[in-house]
Order: sequence, then structure tokens, then C-alpha cells
Amino acid sequence: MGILSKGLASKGLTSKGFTRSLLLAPLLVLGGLSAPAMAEDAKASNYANSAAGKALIRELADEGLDAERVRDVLATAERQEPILEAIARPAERVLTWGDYRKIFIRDTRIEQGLTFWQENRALLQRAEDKFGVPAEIIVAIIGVETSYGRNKGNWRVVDALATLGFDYPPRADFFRRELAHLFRLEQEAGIDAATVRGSYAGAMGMPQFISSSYRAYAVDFDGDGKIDLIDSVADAIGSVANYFKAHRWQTGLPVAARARVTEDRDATLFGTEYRLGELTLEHANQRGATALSCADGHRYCFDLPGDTRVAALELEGEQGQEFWLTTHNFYVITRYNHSHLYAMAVMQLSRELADRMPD
Ligand SMILES: [Ca+2]
Repeated sequence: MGILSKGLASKGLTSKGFTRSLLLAPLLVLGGLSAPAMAEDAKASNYANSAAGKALIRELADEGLDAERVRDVLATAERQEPILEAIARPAERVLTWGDYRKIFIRDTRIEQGLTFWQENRALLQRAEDKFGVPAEIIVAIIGVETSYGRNKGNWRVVDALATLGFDYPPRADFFRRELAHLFRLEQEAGIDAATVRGSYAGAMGMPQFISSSYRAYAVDFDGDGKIDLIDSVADAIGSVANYFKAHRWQTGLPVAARARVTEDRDATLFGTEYRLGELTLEHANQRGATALSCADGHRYCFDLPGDTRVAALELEGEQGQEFWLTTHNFYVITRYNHSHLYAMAVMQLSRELADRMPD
């Protein structure tokens, strides 16, 4: 969560990159990497002995963590090339909405979602009552992230965070901070930093929380005294709901509506990049875009006051261009994963589930 869609790995999108790197690796070796160069590479990936690694150990020791433990775990961390390859090309940046949608809005994910909902009905109701977040949104998030816990990721989190924190300059600071949080989390929540597994970006458990989010927003929703997003469905459900509440989900506010646009609409109104600015529904109307009304029987519709803040979004769908007006709650979904494609997939999956769920 937060940065990437881990669910994609199971659909072969990112594994394409993995396969290629595995195929290329032997060629590179045969292609003349000398033995000394390889030895140097091995040394370079000894994160515990690097300057940045030592700084991290010192920082955590100063907070009172066991320096020996941090050093020992860090010494086992391995640089993973496929992770560096995958992070450079997340699906959100290479797919159109039409292609992205097909991955998530499909019969299997909908049917499994209905089963998950039925099996956890009481928990989901309790989360909805307590946090004000609808069950279908919670189910859709867990469905998009891990296919309801089926695909929680197989990378050692310490490998993922060390690889990205020490060897991926564009976001090294972010991932090194997440690595530090992993060790704090070990102390607080009983997560084993040496063995816990997750996505290639270090996200953990059914809802794919990165370590800072785990520490800040995960809750013990089954009351056993531990916060366990890996094996406790209850904790996963409560934590997703708490995350949304903390990011100011507004109970009852629709997420998005399709828009009708005029030929002479303001060309600057719709962007392919999502941003929530100062636009209101009334302004959007004046500039040539109207949200479809539910009174006309449209599926993605709303009837909201003119001063409602919205963001206009143009997407390349399977059937051509789609125009959308999205609310504050769409923005809240992007706090879970910054991609507007992700937020749209969560919203549509939640709608498919809610429409099919028997009372
Ligand atoms: Ca628990």
C-alpha cells in the first residue's frame, strides 16, 4: 500500500520483469563480469557494514533498541535485483485505466470478495459501526491488495527495505526510514524483522501496510493483545477501517460519478493527472461538466450540493475516454495508494460487491 499495488505481482505484470532479470543474470555472468568485480558486489551488499547501515544501527541504538539485534538482522539482508527492476516500472504508470481495470474488476475477485464479506460479516459490521467506513470499501481494499489475503508477498521485508533503502537513490530516504520503523515494529508488535515477508516494496499482511503505517494505524481488533496483520483477519479489517477514518473518510459521501461534458467545455478542466484542488461541482458545471444524476438510473452517479469539492479526471477506458468527477473520499482512497487508477479500481470493486451482496 502507499506506493504500489502488490496485487499486481500475482497477475504476472511485475513478474514479467522478474522473469527477464532472471534470464539476463546468467548472461551477464558469462558476459565477462570478473571474479573481483563479483566479490566487490557481494561486499557492497553487506548493509550492516556500510556507512548508511552503521548510521541506521546507531540511530536505533540511541532510541534504546538492541544494536546487536539490528546489526545481526541487517547483516542477513540481501540486495534483490528484481526488486530494483520492479520498483522502476509500477503498473500504475505503464497501464491505461482500461487495462488496469481488467486486472481488478473480474469475476474471481468479485466472487472471492463476496465470500470474504459473508465469512466476516460481523467483523465488517463492527468496523463499519466503529470507524464509519463501509464494509464494501474495506473488502475492496483487501481484495485489491492481496486477493483477500491469498497473496501477501514473498519477499523478506528486510531484504526489500534494505535493497530500496540503500540501493535505490530516488527513494532511498523513504525506504531507509521504513526499514528503521521495521525494527521499532519488531519491538512494539512482536513482528520478527528477520523473517516477516511482504511485497517487493516491504508492505505486510492482508492489507499491505508498510512499517510506518503499521505502527501508526494498525489496531488489535480481535482483542488478543497483539496487532497481527499477517494472520488475523479481524486485525486487518479493523486496521483498514482505522486507516480510512484517520485519513478523514466522510461517512455517506459518494466517491465518484461519471460526468457528462459539453463540446465547448473548458479544456483545462479535465486532467489525466489526479489532483484535488479548489474546484466545486458548481464550477465544474459552469465549465462544461455535470455529474450524472442517480435519478436517471446511472450506475456511477451522485446528487450533491453545488459547493461540494470535486476533482475532474479523464481516463482512457476500454470503450474510449471517460470523464469523472471525484469527491474527497476518492482522495482518501489515494492516501492508501497514490495512484488514481488504484482509487478508481477500489471504488468500482466496492460497488460490484455492494450490488451483489445479499441482505
Ligand atoms: Ca489481534
